[in-house]
Amino acid sequence: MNTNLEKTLTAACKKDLGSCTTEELYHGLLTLTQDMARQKESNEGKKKLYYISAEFLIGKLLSNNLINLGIYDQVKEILATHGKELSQVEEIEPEPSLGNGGLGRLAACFLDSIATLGLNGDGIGLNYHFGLFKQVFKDNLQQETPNPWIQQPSWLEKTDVTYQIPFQGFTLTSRLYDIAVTGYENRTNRLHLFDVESIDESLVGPDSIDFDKTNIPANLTLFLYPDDSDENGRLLRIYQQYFMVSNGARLILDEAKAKGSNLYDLADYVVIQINDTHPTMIIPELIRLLMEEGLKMDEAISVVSKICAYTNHTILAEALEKWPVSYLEKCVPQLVPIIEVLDDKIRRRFSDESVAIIDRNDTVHMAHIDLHYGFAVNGVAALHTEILKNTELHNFYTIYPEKFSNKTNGITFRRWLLHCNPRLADFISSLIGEDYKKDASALKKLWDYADQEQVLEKLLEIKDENKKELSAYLKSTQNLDIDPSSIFDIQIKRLHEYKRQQLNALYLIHTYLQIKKGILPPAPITAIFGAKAAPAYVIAKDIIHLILCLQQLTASDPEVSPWLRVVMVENYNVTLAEKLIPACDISEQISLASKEASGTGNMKFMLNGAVTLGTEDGANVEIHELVGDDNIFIFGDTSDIVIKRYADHSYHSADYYQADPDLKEAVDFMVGETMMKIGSKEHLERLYHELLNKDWFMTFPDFKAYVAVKNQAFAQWLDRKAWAKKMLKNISEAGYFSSDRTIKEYNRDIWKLS
Ligand code: 26Q
Repeated sequence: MNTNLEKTLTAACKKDLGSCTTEELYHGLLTLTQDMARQKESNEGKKKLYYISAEFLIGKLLSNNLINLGIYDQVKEILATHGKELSQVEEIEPEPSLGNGGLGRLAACFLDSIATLGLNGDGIGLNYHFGLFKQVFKDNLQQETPNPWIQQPSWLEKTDVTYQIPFQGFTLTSRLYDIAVTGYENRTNRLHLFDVESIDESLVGPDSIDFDKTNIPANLTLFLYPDDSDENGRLLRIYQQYFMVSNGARLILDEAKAKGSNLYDLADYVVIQINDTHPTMIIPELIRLLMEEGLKMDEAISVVSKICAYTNHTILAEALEKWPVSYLEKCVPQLVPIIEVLDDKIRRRFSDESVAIIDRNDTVHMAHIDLHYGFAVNGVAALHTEILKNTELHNFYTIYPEKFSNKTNGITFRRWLLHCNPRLADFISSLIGEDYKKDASALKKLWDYADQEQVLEKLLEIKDENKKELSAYLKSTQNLDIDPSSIFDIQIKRLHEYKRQQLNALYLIHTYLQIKKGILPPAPITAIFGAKAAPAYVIAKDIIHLILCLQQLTASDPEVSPWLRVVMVENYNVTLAEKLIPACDISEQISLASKEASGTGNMKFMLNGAVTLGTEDGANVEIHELVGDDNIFIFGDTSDIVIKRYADHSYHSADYYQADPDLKEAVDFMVGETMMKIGSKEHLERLYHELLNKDWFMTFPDFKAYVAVKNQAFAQWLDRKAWAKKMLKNISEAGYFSSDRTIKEYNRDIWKLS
C-alpha cells in the first residue's frame, strides 16, 4: 500500500481517516485530487484548441479523476483499512447538471479524450448555478424543481480572470471559474466556466424554477436554457450566449497575445470548435474585438474565418437557431452592424436566398454564419453527415464541398467502462490485458473467445450481478421493485417525440393486453425508462404521464406483474445512467430514421454488453455494420422512405390505425376505462388525438415491425449461450466508438495540433 498517499490524504482531511465523516473524506479527496491534477498542467504547444459549448454534462468527478490520476485502487484500499467505503463517498458528491443530454455529454467525453491524448485544449462554457432542473414525479406527472449543485468546497476553482461585458444599457463583470480536466495517465487541461459577479441565487425559491427573467445582472447564469416559451426567456438566452462568447473570445485573445501572437497570425495559436450554433456569436464578437485591437474589418474577417469550425448536432428544423435582428438590437446592438456586413458580403456573392445570413423577415440564421465564416463543418455520424450534404445543408455543400466532413461521435471508455462497470473491465483485462484502456481497438481480440464456454458464462454472470446491484439501488433510492432475473429492456434519453418513447409505450400496452388474453411473453420483462421533458414541451410531458400510468397499472395487476413491469426512474441523470447501462440486456434506440443525428447512449450500451433494438438511424447504422445482422435487432422504415414521406405529405396516421387491429387496440386503450381510472383525462386524450391526427414522428408505420422484432429479441434472449455471444460481439466491436478515435480524427482533419 502507498503510505505516502495515505499521509497526503490524512493531511488533506486534517485528521485520522478512521474518525472522518463521509463529508470530511469527500472534502479531503477533492483537495488531494485538485492538487495532483494541478501538477499535471502543461502549457506546451503553440496552438491551442478551445471547445466552446453552452453545455458540459460532466457528471460526478471524484471517481473519474481518481481513475485518470491512477490512484483509484489505492485510495479504495486505504479507505478500506480505516473501515471506510469509497462508494459511500461517491454517493454524496452532487452531480453538476450543466447539460441537457447528448450534446453536453459529448462535450464532456471530448474533454476527457483531449487530455488523455495529451492535446492542448480547454473547454469554455457557463457556470449555471442550478443547471438543468431536478425532476420529481407527483400524481404521475413531471414537476420541475431547482438543483443547486454548487456546494463548498467544490470542483470549481475561482480564478483572477474577470472581464467587463457590454450589453445594451449596462455592463456586467464576469468571473472565471475553472474545473480541472484530468487525462487518463496524462496531462491536465481546464474547463473554463464563466459566471457573472452580480448573480443572485435568492431569485429562485426552493420548489419552483420560476424566476424574474428581466433582471439580467442577477439571473444570467442561474439556469441552463431557461424556458423559451415567452419573449423574456428567449432574450435571456441571447444574453447568456453573448456573455459566454464575449468572455471566451477575450480569454482566447489574451492567451494568444501572451504567447506572442500579433493577432494577424492568430490561426497559428488558436482553433475554436463551435458546439452547435449556441456559441456562434463568437464569430462576429471576435471580429469586433479584433477591430478594437486595430485590425481592419476585412483583415479581422479573414483571421476569424481561419480559426472557427462548426459541428452540427441536429436536423430538426425547430432546433436550428434563428434570432430576429430586433432581439439582437435589444440585447447586443454592437454585433448587428457586423452581422449585416457578413450578410452583405454573402448576398454579393450568391443570389440564392436560402444561403443568406439575414433572411427577408429580418431573422438571423446562426448556422449560416458558421457555414460561411467557419473553415470546417461536420456531422456526428455517417448517415447524419450524408443527410446534411444531400438535404438539409445541400446548398452550402454545393458552395463549399471541401469544408464538410464526418466525425462519428464517441464516448470515453474511462467513465463508460472502467468506472461504471469494473466487473466487466476487470474481466476484459484478464482475457486480453490492459492495452484496450489506451487503444480501444484492442477490444477486437475478445472475439477470439467467442466459442469458449466459460467466457460466455462469465459474461452472463457479470450481467446478472450488475442487474442485482441496480435492482437493490433502485429499491433503496426510489423504492422501485424490479426482478433481477427478468429481461432488462432500457430506454434512457431526453423525452422527445422523435426519439419515440411513445412507440415503446404502445408496445407495452399491446403486451399488457396480450398477457390479459393469456398470451405470455417468452420471459418476464422489465421495461425501464429514464427521461426528462423540457418544462414547456406539452406532449413530451403527456408521454411521461402515459408511462407513469403504465408503471402503476403493471405494478398493481397481479395477473400482469409477474410478466411485465414498467418503471420510470425519477430524475434521470449521468449518475443513474452509470448504474443502468451495465445492467441492460436490450438497448432501445428507436428514433424515427433520419432524426437522431448520432446517439451516444447506443454506444455506451453496446460497450457494456447490451444488444441494440433499433432503427437504421444515426450511429445505429454504423453499429449494425460492425456487429452484423445476427447481433442487433433492426426494424422500421429507412431514412429515404421517411424523407420522401415528409416531402410528398403522404403520411396520414389514421390510415394505419384503421388498418391494424393490434395498433388500434393499443391506441384506444390509452383513453379507455382502465387508464382513465389511473390517469388524467386531459393528458391522455391530448396524446391520443396527437397520435391519431398527426403522429408527426411516424410511430404507426413502424409499430408492426417493432412488435415483431422486439418479440424475436425477447425469445432469443432465452438461449443464454447464443445471447452471450451477441454480447461479446458487441463489446469486441465497440472500440470504434471510443471518443479517443473521434478526437484523433478532429485533430487530424480540423484542429491540426501538434
Ligand atoms: C435550440 C434553439 C434554441 C434553444 C435551444 C436549442 C437547443 C438546445 C439543445 C438545440 C439543441 C440542443 C441539444 C441537442 C443535442 O443534444 N443533440 C444531440 O447531440 C448528440 C451529440 O452529437 C447526438 O448524439 C444526438 O443524436 C443529438 O440529438
